[in-house]
Amino acid sequence: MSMDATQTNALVSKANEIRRLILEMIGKLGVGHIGGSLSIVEALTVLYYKHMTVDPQNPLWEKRDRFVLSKGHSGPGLYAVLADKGYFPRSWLDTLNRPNTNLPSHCDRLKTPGIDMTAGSLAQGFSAAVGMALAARMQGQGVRVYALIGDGESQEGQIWEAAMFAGNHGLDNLIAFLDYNNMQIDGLVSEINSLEPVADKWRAFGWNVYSVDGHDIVAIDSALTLGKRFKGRPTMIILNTTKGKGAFFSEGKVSSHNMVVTDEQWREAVERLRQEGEPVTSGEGR
Ligand SMILES: Cc1ncc(C[n+]2csc(CCOP(=O)(O)OP(=O)(O)O)c2C)c(N)n1
Ligand SMILES: [Mg+2]
Repeated sequence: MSMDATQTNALVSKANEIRRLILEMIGKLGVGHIGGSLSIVEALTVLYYKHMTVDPQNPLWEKRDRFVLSKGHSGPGLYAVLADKGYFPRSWLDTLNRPNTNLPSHCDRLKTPGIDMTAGSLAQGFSAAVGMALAARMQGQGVRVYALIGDGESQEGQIWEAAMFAGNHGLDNLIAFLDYNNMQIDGLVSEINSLEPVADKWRAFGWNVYSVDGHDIVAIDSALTLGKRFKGRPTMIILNTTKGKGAFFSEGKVSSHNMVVTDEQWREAVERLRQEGEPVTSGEGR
């Protein structure tokens, strides 16, 4: 079902809140993978607050949908969502990547409730997601597997091995996202090793493919709705995104990959988002 304005506005404001949590979490630590965490906020928001069947009180529930963040370095983005959903206390966010934390910078399924697969060694998570989708289909409980990969990560051969297998086996309970921010650690994907024509590549591997503005809640929701209905092929949703989206010091910058963040920077960025997120009152004539 498509969304009405109230639902859309609620998700837009949730995404704004998630962004603020990410900025605060990484800001308090002083350094982190802020770029790739901020670029996937809208996708995670639509997924976790509208489409996924999960129970935060029972993170290992057998019939839950799975999510694999294959670009595991963007863990902080997912932790903000999981904390807000109630998988663990919000106070854990202040322990990000510190000694003895349950929130390491890269996702670890043995440490964090709600993390379905350990990731960080690029492309391995995606292979695991494909295996999980095959297993779920064999078990026949209607479980869906969602996965998210990076564009730099897509330069790994393993991504295409997994893509070929999922396409050949028609795993239509698998929906993947590609965070197409066109940036990897130290440059532009298009200059270092271009993926183009990327939609055609996925189609050639037997996938149902959509390409959307990765910061447009409505477009992501439509693609997910169609992808869930699509029979016979796995779905790839290409998210055209901006790395570091939503913070003045990181947006559109290659250096946002793993960035030092000052107290002043994160506080100012959070304040701007808070103002953006406030409902416009009719008295202002806007
Ligand atoms: C197998 C492997 N090789 C190299 C790395 C180091 N590494 C971590 S993130 C990254 C860049 C990933 O770029 P992209 O997939 O575009 O992610 P983004 O930060 O844009 O979200 C690299 C090379 C790694 N984690 N795993
Ligand atoms: Mg990238």
